[in-house]
Amino acid sequence: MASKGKTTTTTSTTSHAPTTSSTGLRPVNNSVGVDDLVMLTEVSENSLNGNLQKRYKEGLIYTSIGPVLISCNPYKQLGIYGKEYIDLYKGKHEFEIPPHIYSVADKAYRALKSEHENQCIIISGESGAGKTEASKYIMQYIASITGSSQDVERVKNQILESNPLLEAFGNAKTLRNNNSSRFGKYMEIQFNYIGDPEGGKITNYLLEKSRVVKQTTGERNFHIFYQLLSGSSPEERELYKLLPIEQYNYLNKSRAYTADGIDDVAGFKATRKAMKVVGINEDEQKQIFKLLSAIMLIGNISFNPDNSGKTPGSTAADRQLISTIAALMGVENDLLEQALISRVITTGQGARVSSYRVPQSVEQALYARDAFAKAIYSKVFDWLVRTINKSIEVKTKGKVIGVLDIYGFEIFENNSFEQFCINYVNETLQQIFIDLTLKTEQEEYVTEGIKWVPVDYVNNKACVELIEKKPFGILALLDEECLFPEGNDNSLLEKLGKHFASHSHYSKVPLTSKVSQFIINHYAGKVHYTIDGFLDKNRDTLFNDLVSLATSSSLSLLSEIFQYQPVVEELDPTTESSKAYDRLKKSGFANQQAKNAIPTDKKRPITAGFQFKTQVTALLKSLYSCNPHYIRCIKPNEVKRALDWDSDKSAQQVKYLGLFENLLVRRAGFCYRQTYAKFMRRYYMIGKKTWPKWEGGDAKRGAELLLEELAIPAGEYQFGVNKIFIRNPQPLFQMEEKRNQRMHELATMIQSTWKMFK
Ligand code: AD9
Ligand code: MG
Repeated sequence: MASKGKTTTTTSTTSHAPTTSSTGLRPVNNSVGVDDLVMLTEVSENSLNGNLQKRYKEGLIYTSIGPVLISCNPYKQLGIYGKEYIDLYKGKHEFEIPPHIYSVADKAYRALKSEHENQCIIISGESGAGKTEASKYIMQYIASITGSSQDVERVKNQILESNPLLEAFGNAKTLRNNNSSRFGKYMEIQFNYIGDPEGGKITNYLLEKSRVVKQTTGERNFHIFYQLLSGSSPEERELYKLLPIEQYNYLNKSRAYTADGIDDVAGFKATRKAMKVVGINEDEQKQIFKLLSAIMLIGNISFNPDNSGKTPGSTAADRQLISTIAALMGVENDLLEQALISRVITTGQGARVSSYRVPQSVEQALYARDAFAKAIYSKVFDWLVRTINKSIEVKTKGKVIGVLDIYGFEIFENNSFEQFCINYVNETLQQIFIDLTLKTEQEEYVTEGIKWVPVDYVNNKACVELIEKKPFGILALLDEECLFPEGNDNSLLEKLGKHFASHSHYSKVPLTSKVSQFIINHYAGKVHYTIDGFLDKNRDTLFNDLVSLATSSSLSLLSEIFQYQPVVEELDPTTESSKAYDRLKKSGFANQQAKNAIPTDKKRPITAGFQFKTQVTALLKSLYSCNPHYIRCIKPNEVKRALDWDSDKSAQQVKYLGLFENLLVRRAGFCYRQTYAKFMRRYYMIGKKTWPKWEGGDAKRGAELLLEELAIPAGEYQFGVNKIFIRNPQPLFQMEEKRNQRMHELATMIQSTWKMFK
C-alpha cells in the first residue's frame, strides 16, 4: 500500500533495503497522498500541489501523472539509489512499484528491447531542480542492469566518465546551483541486439561562454579553472605558468573561489582520470592545460592608449605577459599583440581587393581579447565532446535511448540573447510535450477502439513560430539585421515592433521606459528581453587575425580547433523507422522544419542564432522519432534546504511545467488502462464467478464477468482490443479494498488448513 512507499523516508544517508511492493494501483492514503496524481479525488491545482507537498515532507520525492514522472529535489541523500533499489525496479512494470527514476529508466529500456524503437527521456525543470542528477541516475541504472563483457564494460565506463569531464568544463557555481550545467546535453546510448550498450553520442548545446570572462558576484567561472589551480603539482604550476588564483582578472572579480560541496582537488583527479578513459593522451592533456592557463592570463592583458596615429590605437601594457601567453599558445609574441590591437579590413572584389590594417582603441582591443578567450574555451569544449564521441562511436546504426538534460526556462531580472535562446528551446520542448503526451494518449484510444472526446489544450505553436518562422520570425529578422552594416540593436527592436505589432505573443515596452526591451508571452509567462547585445552575440564574429593566429599555432590542438568547421546536418527523416517517421510526419515537422533547417543563402555567415536553431531542429527531429518518457523536475525551495517546501515557488513551477493541464488530459480519458491478462492476474480472486477460475479462461471474458459482478456502472469503463480502460479511480479503490480483504481471508484460510494438518 501507499505506506510501503515510506521506505524512502529515511533521514540517514546510508542506503537501506526497500520493502518490495506489488500493490499495483495504490489507493489514497491521506498521510502520504497518492503515488499517481490521476488518483486524486479532488482535481484542482491546490490538491495537486498539496499532494506533492505532503509526499515531499515524507521524503517521497517521486510522484507520477500516468507515465510522466515528477521529481522534487530533496537536497539530501535519501538512500534510494543503492543496489537493492536497482534490483527492486529491474524489469518491473510501473504499476507494480512506487514511482521512481529507476522505473522510468527501466520502462525505456524494456520498451527499447521489446519494441525495437528508439526511446528518449526528456528531463526538464529550472536550474537546481535536479535534472543532471536525474540523468546520472538513469545512466547508472542502465549501466547496472546490462551485461558485463569486456567491450560492454569499456563502453559503459567511457559513457559514465564523459560526465565528470564535461561537468568540469561545462558546469559552474551559480547563485542557484553550486554545480550548474552551463550547456545543454543530449546523450544517446546505442544498444546492440542483445540490449547491451555498444556506444553512443553526445550533442552539446549553447555553452554559456560569456562566463569565461565575467561572472555575477558570488558565482564562479567553470570548475576546471579552480581544479587546475588547486590540483596541479608544483612542476605543473611551473610548466603551465600558473599564478595564485587571486591574480587572475577572470576569476577574482566575482569574489567566489570555492563552492560548497565541491572539492576542486578531487575534481581535478576525476577530470584527469576521465580524460584518460575517453582516450585523451598525456600530450593532449598538457595542451589543454596550457590553453586554460593562457585563457586565464589573457584576462590580465591590459592596453595603453596610443594616439600617435590618425585613429586612436592601443598597445599592450605588459610585453612580458604577452610573451608568456604566446609561449603557452605556441604563437609569435608580435603576432599575438598585433592581432589584439589592430584589425585587417578587406575591401573591394576580385582583382581590386585591397586590405589594410586599422588600429583598435583600448576598448576595441579589450573586446577582441575577451572574444578570443571565449572562443578558445568554447572550441576546447566542443573538441572534448568530439573526442568523447570518437571514443564511443559505433559504425553501425542501432536503437538508442537518448537522455536530454537541458537548461530550463529562465526569467532573470535582465534577460538577454542567451535567455532568448534557452526559452526558445523550452518553448519547442513544451510544444512536443503537449503534442506527444496528447498524441500518444489519442493513438492508444484509436488502436484500442475506445471512444474519446479530444481535450482542448493551450497550444504554443504561435509562440514558437514567432521566434523561428521564416522569413519573418524574430531569429530571421535578427539575422537580417546582422547583414546590414548600419544595423544595430535599436534598429532591430524597431523592426520587431513593426512586424509583430498585432502578434498575440509579442508586446512592445513603452518608449518612455529607460530600457530598450521587447516582451514575449511564453507559455511559462511573460519575459522582458533587453535588446542590448543581441546583434553582437548573434554575429559572434572573431576577427580573422585572431583566427589565423590560432591556426598558425605550433600547438596542434589550438590550430585544429580553429580549423574545425561544424557540419550542418540536413534533415533526412526517411531514414527513421516507419512508426517513428509516421509520428514525425503527423507532427507536420518533417516538411516545415526541413525547410527551416537549410540555409537558403549559403553565402550568409552562420550566426549564433542560426546555429542554435539548426541544433534545436535536429534535436526535435531526434525526439520526434523516439518513444518519449518525461521527467519533470521541481525545485521546492530557493535556499537548497533539505525537505523544505516553498508553496508559492513550487506552485509556480507546477504551473509552467503544465502539470495540471497534463493531469486534466490524463483524467479526461481513462485513469487506468491495463492488458486483460494483467488485470485478471491481479483481481480474479475478488469475484465469485472468477475465483478460482472462470469459464473459458479468456482474460477479456473474465474482466467482463468481474465488472458485471461488482456492479460497476457501465459508463465507468470500456473494453479495448487488448486492454481494459477505467475512467475514474473510485472503482479501482473499491477493487483494491476487496482484494485486500480477500488476500486476508485467503491467508487466514491457509493458516487454519495448515493447523488442521499439524
Ligand atoms: V542546472 O539547470 O544544471 O543549474 P539541475 O541540473 O536541474 O540544475 P542538479 O541536478 O545539478 O540540478 O541538482 C542540484 C543539486 O541538488 C545537486 O547538486 C544535489 O545536491 C541536489 N539534488 C538533486 N537531485 C537530487 C536527488 N535526487 N537526491 C539528492 C539531489 N540530492
Ligand atoms: Mg544540470
